[in-house]
Amino acid sequence: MTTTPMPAFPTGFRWGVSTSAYQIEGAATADGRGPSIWDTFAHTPGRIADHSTGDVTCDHYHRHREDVALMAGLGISAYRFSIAWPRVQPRGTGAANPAGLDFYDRLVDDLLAAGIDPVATLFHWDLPQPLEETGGWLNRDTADRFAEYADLTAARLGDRVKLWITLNEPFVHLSLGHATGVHAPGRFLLLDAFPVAHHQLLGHGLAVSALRARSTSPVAIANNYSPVVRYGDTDADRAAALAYDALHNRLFTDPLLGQGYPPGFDPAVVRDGDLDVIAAPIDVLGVNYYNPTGVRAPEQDSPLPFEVVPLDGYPRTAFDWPVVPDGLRDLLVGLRDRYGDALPEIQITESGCAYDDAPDADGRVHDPERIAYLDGHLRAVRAAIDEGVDVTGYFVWSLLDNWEWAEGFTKRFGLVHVDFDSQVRTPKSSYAWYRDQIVRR
Ligand code: IFM
Repeated sequence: MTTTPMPAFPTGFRWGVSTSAYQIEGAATADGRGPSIWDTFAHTPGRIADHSTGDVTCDHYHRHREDVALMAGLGISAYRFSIAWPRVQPRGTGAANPAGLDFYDRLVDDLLAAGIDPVATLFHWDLPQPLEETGGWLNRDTADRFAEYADLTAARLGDRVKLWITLNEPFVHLSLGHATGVHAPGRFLLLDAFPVAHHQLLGHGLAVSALRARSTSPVAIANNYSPVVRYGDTDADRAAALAYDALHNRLFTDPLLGQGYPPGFDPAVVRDGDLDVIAAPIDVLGVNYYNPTGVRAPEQDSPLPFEVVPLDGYPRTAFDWPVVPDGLRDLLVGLRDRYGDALPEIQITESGCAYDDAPDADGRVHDPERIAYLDGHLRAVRAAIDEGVDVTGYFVWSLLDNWEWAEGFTKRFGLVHVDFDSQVRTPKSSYAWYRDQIVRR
């Protein structure tokens, strides 16, 4: 880690942390919440690495005041959380469940009282289970249901949420949830999963107009991106790299920014007018970044036009993900170069790392790797700003150690350590480091 002081960031830069509902809230049946696809998936034997579920996780539903106090202690200006659709509409349709919305109402008011902007994501993968039973995102109707849910939520919170995010990482929900079955709903459809991409995008576009009708706050989507590192120098390797880039980095962003689907990735379910709905202007592009991806041509017959290969020569996190801060700079500059004037302002809506953090004999949690990770990635953002990219915020994933999907409790991403038995929260040394970065601004 470099010892030169962190360069200054522009005035008004948004400093934040991110979480999501299913990963921290627990209270799976409280106040009328219905089941989501993740409840079903986690309760299916063999799906989660440590056989845990999201039933309790960080119990944030009952401890949100303690967690808001931790955020206030950090000095952040914004908190990105997600709203659990099954709390608002337990069956995914029909009237809102007022008790479910009450929780977010309290959370939003407590954040505002602490001087923290609420940034709300509407869909972070926890689809109401009854909608999955009618086809989930394979069914076009789910896009309309999503817009209805956006309308109900904005009717209650639209006067106080400061930034709306429609979807989180639709690429991951497509690929891990529907193509390879690693995430809920556990479908293994490979390339037949493409309707899920289109229906998520359509839901996004319809939700943008529902949100605009109820709220004057800006609207965003949070996509995850991974710059492609090509291995090999054959024509086939080049074609593989382009195909992976189109799938991971362009499939969602090209149509969102009015450029239609990338060649070869046009889902057959597109109807007249859909692309205009999807291209409804957004105010902010949320960028989630963790690492680049190594890609080459498949060595043998494969249903996919590429093969993913591990990137050598970098430090690795507990997830075995390579730590490549410069990849974030490359990504941001690349987005600007690719989309030019069509690209809105960017906020980094997730950036973070998992390590096996544990309290020492004095009960303190030291996580120097996370400090080095965040230091490098913040400098990468600053470098992109210096190159003229309009980046206006950075949210660390995550405030708390939490329930990491198919990995259960085995991957700790938090600035705050959580003992999942006692629910004791212990700020790690990265918490103090991040607070110092914010204080110095
Ligand atoms: O925990 C997830 C989050 O829900 C979505 N983005 C990536 C994080 C780390 O895997």
